[in-house]
Amino acid sequence: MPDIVILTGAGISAESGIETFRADTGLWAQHKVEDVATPEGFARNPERVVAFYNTRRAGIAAAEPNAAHLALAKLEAENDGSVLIVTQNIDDLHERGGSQNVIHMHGAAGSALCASCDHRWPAPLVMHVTDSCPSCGAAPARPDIVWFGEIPYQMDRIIDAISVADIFVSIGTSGNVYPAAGFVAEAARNGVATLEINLEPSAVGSQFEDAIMGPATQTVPAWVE
Ligand code: BJW
Ligand code: ZN
Repeated sequence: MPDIVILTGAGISAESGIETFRADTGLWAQHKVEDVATPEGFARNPERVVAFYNTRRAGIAAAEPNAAHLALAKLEAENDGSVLIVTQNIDDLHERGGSQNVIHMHGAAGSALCASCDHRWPAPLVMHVTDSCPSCGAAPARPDIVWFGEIPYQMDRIIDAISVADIFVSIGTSGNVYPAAGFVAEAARNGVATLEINLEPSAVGSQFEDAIMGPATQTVPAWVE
């Protein structure tokens, strides 16, 4: 079991040029959540949802890991087997930065999913609604993303890890989306130390024992040192 469990959100990738969701000009100011991030939105208009994630995938492919991603990879390399990153992000910047022990609790832009048989395969850079499942032939293939109303991935493994960790650290997430926003309470209930690293206090910021405020590319490397 890892000693250090780190939850990351859109804020850690912001300085890599990837838009966050809830900033004034963020993704949710440009798109209706119910249109692009719910299973009902996909059923109504799969073209729109596939196009939304094609654009996101292109932005991710053009981005590079920043100093915060690299610092977390260094932390893992120096503490073999004792660091777990639980990311809400669908980008692969933790992996490209060198982190190995990463759970994508809200799915991954680089993965496609068959809603009929649950088969997963690497998503092409540009998905089409005519893409069908390589295993059972069903269409349309969907981006392998956890939308509102769906259950995030690997919840049992995440909760187990948080409840026995030495410290739970939350980086760059606004604390508005559950169950991730409830992880700090789970940690605190089990006597696990808690630290929030963010630009500003999150919606659940008062539940953390300690806080470091500032841009992730400065605060995270400084914390890891
Ligand atoms: C910086 C920075 C810099 C900026 N440096 N920081 C309990 C109460 C009420 C509602 C619910 C509840 N439990 C469940 C719900 C329903 C719902 C929910 O939470 N709704 C709320 C909106 C109220 N949750 C769900 O439906 C979830 N499923 C679920 O609950 O299933 C039931 C179940 C679960 C478990 C066990 C049993 C049953 C699913 C949620 C799926 C979320 N999906 C999305 C979109 C898909 C992924 C994608 O397209 O990318 O995931 S929504 C979106 O929000 C995305 C993100 O991962 C997620 C979190 O956003 P994040 O990362 O926090 O981004 P922002 O923009 O909000 O914040 C960025 C932060 O960074 C800010 O604080 C900035 O200040 C900071 N920042 N620049 C450091 N440089
Ligand atoms: Zn299938």
